[in-house]
Amino acid sequence: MPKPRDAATPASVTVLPADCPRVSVVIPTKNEARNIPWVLERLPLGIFEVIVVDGASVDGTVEVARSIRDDIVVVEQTRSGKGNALACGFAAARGEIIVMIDADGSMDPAEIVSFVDELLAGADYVKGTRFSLGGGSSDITRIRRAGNAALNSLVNVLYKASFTDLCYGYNAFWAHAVKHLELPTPEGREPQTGDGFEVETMMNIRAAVAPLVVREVASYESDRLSGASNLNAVRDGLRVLRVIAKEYRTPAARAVRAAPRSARPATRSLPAMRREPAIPPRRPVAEPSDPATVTTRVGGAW
Ligand SMILES: Nc1nc2c(ncn2[C@@H]2O[C@H](COP(=O)(O)OP(=O)(O)OP(=O)(O)O)[C@@H](O)[C@H]2O)c(=O)[nH]1
Ligand SMILES: [Mg+2]
Repeated sequence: MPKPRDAATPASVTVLPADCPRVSVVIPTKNEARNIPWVLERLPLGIFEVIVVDGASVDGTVEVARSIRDDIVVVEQTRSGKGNALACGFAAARGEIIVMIDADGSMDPAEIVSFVDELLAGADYVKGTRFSLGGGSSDITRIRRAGNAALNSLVNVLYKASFTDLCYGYNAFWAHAVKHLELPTPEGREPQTGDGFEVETMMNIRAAVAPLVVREVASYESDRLSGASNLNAVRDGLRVLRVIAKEYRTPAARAVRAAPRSARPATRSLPAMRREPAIPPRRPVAEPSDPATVTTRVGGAW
């Protein structure tokens, strides 16, 4: 079961499964110098690459991140907003599996193992959920919870989906799934829909109407370790609403509406399976840049 973060507790060691395909972790950062060390220190062993996509931080985020892990790949985003940062990070990722996680310490990197397990078990796209068995949040306000629940129900009805937590940005997917998400291209300076916090809703709707197996795993969201949120509930809530309306008219969404509900693979909510701390690696964990980490692809998902 996911647990609330205890910042004082030293990092536990979690390990990706033996023979795991290459996992790229994409971390959008905007002035997270005080938080990013906590995240980097708690990543499971066996990650192939860590991509920090920085949004012109002025607090030394990138330098601090490099001092913790000198092998991080730093990507500068092309426009502004978390959505654009993620699109830039996904474009740079070289792994077969991509994980997106925030830099503020609100998401426990140890949970990556349960996301990856679910992908290896046959899912194409795995969403974290704070609102299914075992998940939780100490961070969400009453207004955000209500807004999220309303938007979540709307998306489930309009797109025949079964999400339990629409606006949560802890996800993992096979790299082959990125093309179905059709995020705004990193090229160009003109702001795009999907560049901001509405990106998670956009991704989730597109995953739901694509021929992808979507599953959820429970996740615990803690308060950000320090600093202020970049999210504005009203402004960003409206952007989410606009995305929900816009996506309704896409050919993929129309096709899903026309098909019987039984034709869609239902989103399954699963409690995250946490690894016990300090599991010894089942095999020596290769250096992140070591080609030995390139292992066999998992059948079925390709
Ligand atoms: N590169 C980049 N990262 C961003 C931008 N805006 C937010 N982020 C990062 O995206 C992640 C989520 O942003 P937060 O401000 O924590 O938003 P939130 O989690 O929805 O809000 P809280 O729950 O209040 O923390 C964090 O890692 C931020 O540093 C941006 O414009 N560019
Ligand atoms: Mg946050």
